[in-house]
Amino acid sequence: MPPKSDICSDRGLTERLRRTRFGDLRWFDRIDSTNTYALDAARAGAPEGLVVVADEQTAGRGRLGRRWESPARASLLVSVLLRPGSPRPQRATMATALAMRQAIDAVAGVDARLKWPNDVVASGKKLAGVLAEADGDAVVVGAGCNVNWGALPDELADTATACDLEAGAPVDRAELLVCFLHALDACLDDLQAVPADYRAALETLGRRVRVERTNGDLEGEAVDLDADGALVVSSDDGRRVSVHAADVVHLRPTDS
Ligand code: BT5
Repeated sequence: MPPKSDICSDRGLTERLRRTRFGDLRWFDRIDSTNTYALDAARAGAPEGLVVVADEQTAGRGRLGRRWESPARASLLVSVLLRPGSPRPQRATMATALAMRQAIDAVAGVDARLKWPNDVVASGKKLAGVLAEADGDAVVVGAGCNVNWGALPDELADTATACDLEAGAPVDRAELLVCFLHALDACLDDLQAVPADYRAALETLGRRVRVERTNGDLEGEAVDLDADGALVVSSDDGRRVSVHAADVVHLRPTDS
């Protein structure tokens, strides 16, 4: 499928990214998954800096093969290819979530927060999700941000939100993209600062949580984030557990 180059040139997006590491922007009308495209390109030897954007995905995915939903043109769906010297997936996820949060604040005026391990949230609902995947020395990190949804479908209404719903006005996806890539570029230039910045924006810390793991659920208080990005939970049965991969539900203090 040929890249949709008109959007890039019409808005001068490539020119606006000239000072960043993101020198190859490919924007598609429709694609299976921007992460799949970028991983295929990585296997074929593409260098760091490839950015893949789509108006619509036919097989957008989240973690563990879950579906990532979006009507056409309602979301920013973007993946970037990073190469060695590039962060490990966990750090790439943190940097990407931080950059998306910063872009949402700058472009939509929405003060979003982060939810461990891979969400950007507003009003307690998911506004964006991040998926980092490694292949050899390459890391592809993708983000889906709900931008102009108008109304949410029933199945997402309780758990998701969108920039337009939070801001009360439509939000420009191309501006959000440019701002996101500038913010991500800066995060990647200063990876040492990422964990502390991520921690400061993390809504999960200090919350009662249910951690849903393949080897069983755990309830307790999220008390810390360790150097590897693992969530440290003080469990109700008195243990201190480092959680590396899981889903987390923020509970109200009274939930049990
Ligand atoms: C994620 O997974 O949150 C990672 C999402 C990454 C999507 C981007 S889009 C560009 C790039 N190309 C891809 O193919 N993927 C990346 P996870 O934490 O597993 O959350 C998935 C769950 O979120 C689903 O099972 C739904 O419950 C919910 N969900 C699906 N679509 C959503 C949406 N638009 N907004 C909020 N929640 C959604």
